[in-house]
Amino acid sequence: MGIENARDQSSSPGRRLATLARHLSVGDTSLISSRGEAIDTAPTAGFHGGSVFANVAQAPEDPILGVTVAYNKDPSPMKVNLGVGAYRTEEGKPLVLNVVKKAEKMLLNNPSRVKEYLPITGLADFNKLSAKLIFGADSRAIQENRVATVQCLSGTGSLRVGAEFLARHYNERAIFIPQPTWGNHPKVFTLAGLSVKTYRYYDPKTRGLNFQGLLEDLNMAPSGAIVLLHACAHNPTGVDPTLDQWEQIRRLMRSKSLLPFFDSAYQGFASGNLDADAQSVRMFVADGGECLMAQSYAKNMGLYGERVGALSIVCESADVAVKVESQLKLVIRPMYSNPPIHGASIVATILKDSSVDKAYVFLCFLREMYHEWTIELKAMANRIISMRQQLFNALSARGTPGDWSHIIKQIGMFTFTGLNKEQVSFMTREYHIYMTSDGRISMAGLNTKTIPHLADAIHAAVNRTK
Ligand code: PGU
Repeated sequence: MGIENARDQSSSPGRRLATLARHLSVGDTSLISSRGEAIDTAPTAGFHGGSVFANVAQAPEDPILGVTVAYNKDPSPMKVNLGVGAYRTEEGKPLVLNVVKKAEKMLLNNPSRVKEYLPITGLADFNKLSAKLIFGADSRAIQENRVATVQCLSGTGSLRVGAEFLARHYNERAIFIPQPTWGNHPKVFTLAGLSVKTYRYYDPKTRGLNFQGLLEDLNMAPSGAIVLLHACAHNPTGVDPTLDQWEQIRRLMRSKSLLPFFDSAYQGFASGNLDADAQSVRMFVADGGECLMAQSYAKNMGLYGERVGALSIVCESADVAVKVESQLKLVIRPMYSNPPIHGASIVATILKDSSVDKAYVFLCFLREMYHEWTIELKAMANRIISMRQQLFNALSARGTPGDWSHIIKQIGMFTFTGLNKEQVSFMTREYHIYMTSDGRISMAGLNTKTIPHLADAIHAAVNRTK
């Protein structure tokens, strides 16, 4: 009798027969353990045709990355993807920065470059330059060697490594995240072992910051709790505190010993200026207190798929920083051993600065690369700002009901339109416009040609459900 026939028997004798048939056809399936005992290898379904994973449930698509999956399946020529926060040119194409191409060419032509493993902590130059970029060249924390920086897998990896470190070494498990926030935050922190709570952030009525609610919630947080702060260009709302409000947040947090965990995924994208976009962070670091910083180069250098980022932990002393770094290595090593070399080498090449010694032509060339990057970054930020104005104008021209001034007031990559789930699904169904269901649109995905189409869709969605 064949194995398949035997498997078809559902009665008990049939099952026994099946077992016998298995033994006859594939030999004895029992193994001998290292101690010489027979181990009964209960045969899996997969071994005999069915999947051992047959009971695995179908998981839903990711709320953000799943939008691209749906977009890719749509054959319509008028489709527009405003879901994922990824920059597109005026022609609707992904952009590789010129300065990145230049850096890659240099790396390729450098015969001394090898593909050896990096240290667990990543590329040393990259780490130093990343800390300098976010904390400022004149940061006292850097000068006093109080910053432990490790290269991680982009912003997400930096958040995860930081969260794993906190779960192991920090006495408070609660992390307060803004409501709303980037959809992956609660998942990253929960899986790392932290306990996620929220603080009020956005006021749907004003489409601005709920500053009072924010202060009240942070004031109620237990002393020592971790607080996630978007360094700039808050995702998804595009609403940031003013510098004065940041200062009040800082004072409250320090007075309650709340631990700041900054997420900086958009440095340079909010204002077009790298230093201006780091001001909130620098305010906290300047007071001498401790904090964590997760940096991403996905957006500001367009290195999305290279997965390049950094986690910095600003410590109270150099001595603590050395110990913290040693523990970060223990988090990273069993997770992915050490980070990839290519993206970090590109970033380090661009960030290298000639201010140390302007006499070297080579170094001057590198400084030029940094300068060139700031220009390309500003051009991206400016294009997004002009998309805001154009969309606002297009809605005004159509007389779309409602106040749309938040489109020009909000900053960074996204506009939190205020459109509801039904309106969003109508726009996707009827106009092939893809966006997250919370009504967020990536302004970086728009261009002059697609704006009228989007404005028509918003106009129809609003009038339909008025
Ligand atoms: N933090 C925030 C606030 C983000 O918006 C993002 C990316 C990240 C971290 C993670 O970026 P990395 O690519 O790991 O450096 N958010 C984008 C990209 C798509 C996604 O969800 O990963 C977004 O569209 O919200």
